[in-house]
Amino acid sequence: MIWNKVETCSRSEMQSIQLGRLQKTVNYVYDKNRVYKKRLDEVGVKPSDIKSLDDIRRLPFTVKDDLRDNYPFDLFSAAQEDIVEYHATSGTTGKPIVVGYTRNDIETWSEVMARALTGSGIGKNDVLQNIYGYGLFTGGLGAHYGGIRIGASVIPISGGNTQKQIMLMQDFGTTALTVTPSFLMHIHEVGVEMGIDFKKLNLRTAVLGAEFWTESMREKIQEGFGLKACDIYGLSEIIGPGVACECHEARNGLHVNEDYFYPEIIDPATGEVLPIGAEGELVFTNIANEGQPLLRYRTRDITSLNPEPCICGRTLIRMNKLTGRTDDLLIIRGVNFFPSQIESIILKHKGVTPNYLVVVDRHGTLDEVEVRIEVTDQYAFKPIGEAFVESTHLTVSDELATRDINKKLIRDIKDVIGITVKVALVPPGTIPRSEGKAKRFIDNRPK
Ligand code: DLL
Repeated sequence: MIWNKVETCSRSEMQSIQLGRLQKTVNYVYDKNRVYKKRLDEVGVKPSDIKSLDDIRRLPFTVKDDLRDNYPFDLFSAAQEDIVEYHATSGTTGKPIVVGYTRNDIETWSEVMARALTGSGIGKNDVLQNIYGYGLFTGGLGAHYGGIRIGASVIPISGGNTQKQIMLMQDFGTTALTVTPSFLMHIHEVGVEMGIDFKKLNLRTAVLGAEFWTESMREKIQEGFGLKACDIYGLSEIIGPGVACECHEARNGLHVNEDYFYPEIIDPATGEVLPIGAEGELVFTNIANEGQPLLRYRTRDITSLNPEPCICGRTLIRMNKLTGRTDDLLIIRGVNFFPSQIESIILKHKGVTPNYLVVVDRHGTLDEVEVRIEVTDQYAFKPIGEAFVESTHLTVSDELATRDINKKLIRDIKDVIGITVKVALVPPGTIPRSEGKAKRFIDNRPK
């Protein structure tokens, strides 16, 4: 099912909506926000200069530091009395990034989330267990508004409470889940220990996002729960979840709600706009927000756009699954890679789990990468030094198999990424679990 017929409109209709909204937004921020007015004056652009969609390139970029520098409200275009809700990112260092929504923005958010959930195959007959965190994080309330809009029966349980999550799945007959993929895997682990067979429950659909996840993780989750998993993308600065979502028919790229969020792909080094299909940094312009519309916001997320028609009938452009973030890019001994690339390599191996952590250290002048990966229960062992071994329950053949995985992982990572890393196989349950987004990467190098 398709929520709104605009999702299937022709390219020329879409471009005409986009141009009208872009012109209105540039006028609006120029008029209402002194930071943007100054910026536009500095680059010599007047709102009336935006005559075509290509003129968007004349607008300056907005970056994360602009939001920090203007903390908390200086990039808002709406007056405080028109803001009805605030959200903020967790901000690991310093001040968080704040976003404000007007009543119309909440409408927009409900609309794009209704499209996303409908596209994932969820409808009013579903019991939707919303495990994204409620609070300043946008995941919980975003999915909540969308669930209410489509008429699903929403269970606002939020994150955490693993055993209670499982109990409600059983007792309320949950059919659909909105949750981060890493926490869903944790729920699976705990459930299996409790002897639960998730495939016997009513679960049909999971809408997973807020963090990087791979196709192999999709397979594991689908297999473990007996459901179909769709990818959902978004970021607080632009609205939260609902910027883009996969359709359940194709599950091959995420349809961008481009009548609200105008996408571009740029070369992160030069800022130059790249042709459609090229991989680069994703940039969004809010063309219909009121609270804090951002012009050409650099997301730091790396992907490409796909304009091909989709089997689901939507004409909304698709963004491919993210491959990484510009700020996660590691340069180790001259080789560039994203820690997330390691995940797809790990998941090709039997005997290890998708619970991993990439740790970078500097020894003297040399950077070293250690990939810590949990083995499956079958290889319970005590870690010794950088690898493993000597276990009370380890048989000789298990031990050999584990050694072999270690060697194969080092070889495969070297083949794909081009550097030799250390692989430390660690016992099940030793890598910290998260109730929201998983932390997969620690950089211990001096800044
Ligand atoms: O994570 C919003 C969200 C909530 C999206 C629930 C989907 C589901 P932030 O906390 O501001 O907002 O983090 C945004 O998370 O720039 C990406 O780097 C990453 N991210 C979000 N969705 C995905 C995804 C929410 N599907 C940042 N795949 C973004 C990979 C994702 N990374």
